[in-house]
Amino acid sequence: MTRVLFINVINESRRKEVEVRHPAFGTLYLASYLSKYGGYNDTQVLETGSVSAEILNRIKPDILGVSSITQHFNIAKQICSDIKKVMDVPIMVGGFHISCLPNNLTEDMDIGVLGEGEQTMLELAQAYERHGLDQKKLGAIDGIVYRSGHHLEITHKRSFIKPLDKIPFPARHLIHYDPTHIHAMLTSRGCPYNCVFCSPTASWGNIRYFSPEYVIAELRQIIQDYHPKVVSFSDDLFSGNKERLRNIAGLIKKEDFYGQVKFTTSARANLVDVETCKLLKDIGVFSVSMGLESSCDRILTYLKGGSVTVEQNRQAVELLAQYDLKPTATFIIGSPTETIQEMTETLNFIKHSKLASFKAQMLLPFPNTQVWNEAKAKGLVSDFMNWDDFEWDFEDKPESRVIVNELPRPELLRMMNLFIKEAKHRLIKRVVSQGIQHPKKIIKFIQFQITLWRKLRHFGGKELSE
Ligand code: B12
Ligand code: SF4
Repeated sequence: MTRVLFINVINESRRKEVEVRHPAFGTLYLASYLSKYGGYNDTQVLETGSVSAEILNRIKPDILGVSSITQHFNIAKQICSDIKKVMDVPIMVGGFHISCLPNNLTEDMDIGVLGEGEQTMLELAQAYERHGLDQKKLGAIDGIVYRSGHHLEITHKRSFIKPLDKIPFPARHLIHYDPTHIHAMLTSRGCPYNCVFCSPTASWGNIRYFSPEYVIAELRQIIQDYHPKVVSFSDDLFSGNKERLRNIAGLIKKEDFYGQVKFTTSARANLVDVETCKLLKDIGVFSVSMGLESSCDRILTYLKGGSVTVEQNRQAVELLAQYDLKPTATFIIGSPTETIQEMTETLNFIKHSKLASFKAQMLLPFPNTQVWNEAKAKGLVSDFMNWDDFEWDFEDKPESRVIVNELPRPELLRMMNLFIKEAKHRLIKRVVSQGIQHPKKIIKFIQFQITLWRKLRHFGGKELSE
């Protein structure tokens, strides 16, 4: 039987912080789809930043699939090169980065899979079994890039899988869950908005949903297999469609797990209203994150195309807090032409808000976004740059991370440190207030917060001269 090995590329130095706490579903969906529609039942998934000859010789894969986002693409290149030194196995590479920049396919990568990968991977596996990497046959498979002589061939765009329910639940059993893992699920693909810094719309198109019945069945399975206390709906936009939210809420309330399991999810500020809060509260959501991005209308309009205002952001935080839905948020600083004063407006908004926690990050121009196109036109990025510079924590390597703002880096770092200081301050306040309210639970709570703490560890520790 054909043995498939998927490698989900991670940055090992961040393994404990973020990398595998929240499972990356891409390869898990690929594995379950291959099994259901192709009978490929001998599949393994590794979440790693390197592969040794020993592991490869032990697993002996017939086909290798490598999944990588932009900031890990250098690691992915190294992994593919290491594999090719050890064995002659076809390597298919997928994920956001290669989908956005197919010209990044290296000599060691046989095929790049562009966009949604399930059906493409199935066709590739079947074609490989029958004809090897025969180029004439490859040309007939939609949604791939491959090398033909000295140039790259890109085939027709792959159409999206519809309805989404055709895709089986992600093969969670292929990864190892430990107590620090977040139990998460996705109930949709895509997003109807088009924020200038975000790639899903470009890759996924408009939003498609798994049906409410599918969502409940997957939830049931997660709860039965893992007994989680909390499940995260990690969609780009879970609560965007109210009709669907009503249906899901109605179904959850009929389940045995109703009231036993709590949920976290995300929302978009312009869509947060009283009914949404009530529905979320009713099903047991206790925390809602939002990408608020900026509290300066000029910058917010740039980032989100005028789809939301600072006033709506403020009202959404108030409303969520009023319903005890613990609002948390992410902010972006460092947009082109953004001034220190405008960043300070955002900081002041946070200081006076009821946000339970927040994270601020520097604007990164990810490929296939409007910010990327603008940065490329200014010569700030190129298709063949050092992808390590796309790591998300500017404060970790302020001298080399990609920036698109015109201010000197030390100025930006000073600003970022002010945000980190505020985040740290909020964290301490939360720990203290939890300690007062629930003295017995405090140790567990502090342990849980250590991850957050790690993310803030650099505060005050770095300086950068102009
Ligand atoms: C959940 C999520 C997270 C989670 C967990 C991520 C994880 N463990 O990898 C958390 C919250 C931790 C997170 C953090 C971050 N994330 Co995130 N995240 C997502 C999100 C919302 C869903 C990912 C997912 O599971 N998608 C669903 C699966 C089905 O899609 P997929 O993985 O792309 O796989 C499909 C195809 O790409 C393809 N495919 C993928 N791999 C392969 C391999 C082969 C062989 C084949 C054939 C096909 C194939 O087939 C799959 C099935 O169709 C996506 C947005 C999105 N809608 O996808 C952003 C996204 C992946 N994240 C992104 C970013 C930028 C980040 C952060 C840097 C954000 C930040 N600034 O802090 C951090 C970095 C984390 C890190 N690893 O370093 C970007 C990546 C952009 C890019 N070009 O690389 C995305 C696309 C969102 C965006 N803003 O544009 N993220
Ligand atoms: S940032 Fe959120 S709302 Fe904006 S396009 Fe991306 S997923 Fe959609």
